[in-house]
Amino acid sequence: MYQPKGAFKKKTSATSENGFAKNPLIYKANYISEHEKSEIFAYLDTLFPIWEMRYSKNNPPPENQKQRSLLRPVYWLGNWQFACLNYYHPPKGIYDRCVTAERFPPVLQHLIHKFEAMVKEHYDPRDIPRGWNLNTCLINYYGDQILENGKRLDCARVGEHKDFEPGPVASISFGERALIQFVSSRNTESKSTVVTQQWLEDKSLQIFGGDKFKKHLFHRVQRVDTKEKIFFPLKEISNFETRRINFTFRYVPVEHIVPFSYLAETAKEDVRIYMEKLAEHSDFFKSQI
Ligand SMILES: O=C(O)CCC(=O)C(=O)O
Repeated sequence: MYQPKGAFKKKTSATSENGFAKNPLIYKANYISEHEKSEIFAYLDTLFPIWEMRYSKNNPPPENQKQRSLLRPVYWLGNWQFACLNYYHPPKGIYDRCVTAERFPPVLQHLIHKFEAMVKEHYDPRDIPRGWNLNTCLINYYGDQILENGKRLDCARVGEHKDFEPGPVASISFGERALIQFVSSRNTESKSTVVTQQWLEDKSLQIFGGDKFKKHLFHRVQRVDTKEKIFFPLKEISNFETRRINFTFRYVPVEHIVPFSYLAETAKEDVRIYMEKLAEHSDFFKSQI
């Protein structure tokens, strides 16, 4: 049959049948304005991040592991996924993991709307779950731990992992640049292979989603530069020098987010210590315990 030239759009390997780029990885340098950055930092100045332990009385370390603290202080917005409750991990790990937390400040809510619009524009609708919105944020503080003998321990990294919250994730970075790597899964014989990597610079935005970046590949923060000698002081945490702050925005279905008082008794017992710590400086957390 005669096919007139240009009558159909040639499908390229980077485009799916409905015309969306396949599993795009979006990176925008300097996405956050100086004004937004200063508003975000004014907000950060009101937060008291905490340093959680990975395990707890009711969730002790497995046989081959020891109790340990996380590599860095954190703060969560929207809902708090305490490490000792094992994070949100569908399909099985969905209950007693996401505890209602503080709302986003206006400057972040405004950015979130823009990220959501960008996702809807660039991603295949099949990669955006029904009800998806960026209602959860993990704030990670990266830097050096200052040991009792005064020596410093560079903890500014994250081991390879997946973010199990469904749908695309948006991430903004401040401070020293960090090398994020998307890697194929490690097996017992070989090391994992870097599939793609990106330096995340001050004020940058990264969005990743789709099966490739969310389901197949792992990601890790390999290192954080020390070039700029940037240092963000943290309230009440004196044995840590922060040189990078990252916000990752994710989606947890609202039916899986519960107020502290609705948690199972064991989960409540395990995280009460953190809730009390947070309540020392937050009317919201005070109202929850
Ligand atoms: O710090 C980053 O850029 C990534 C953080 C991350 O991998 C995570 O929060 O799951």
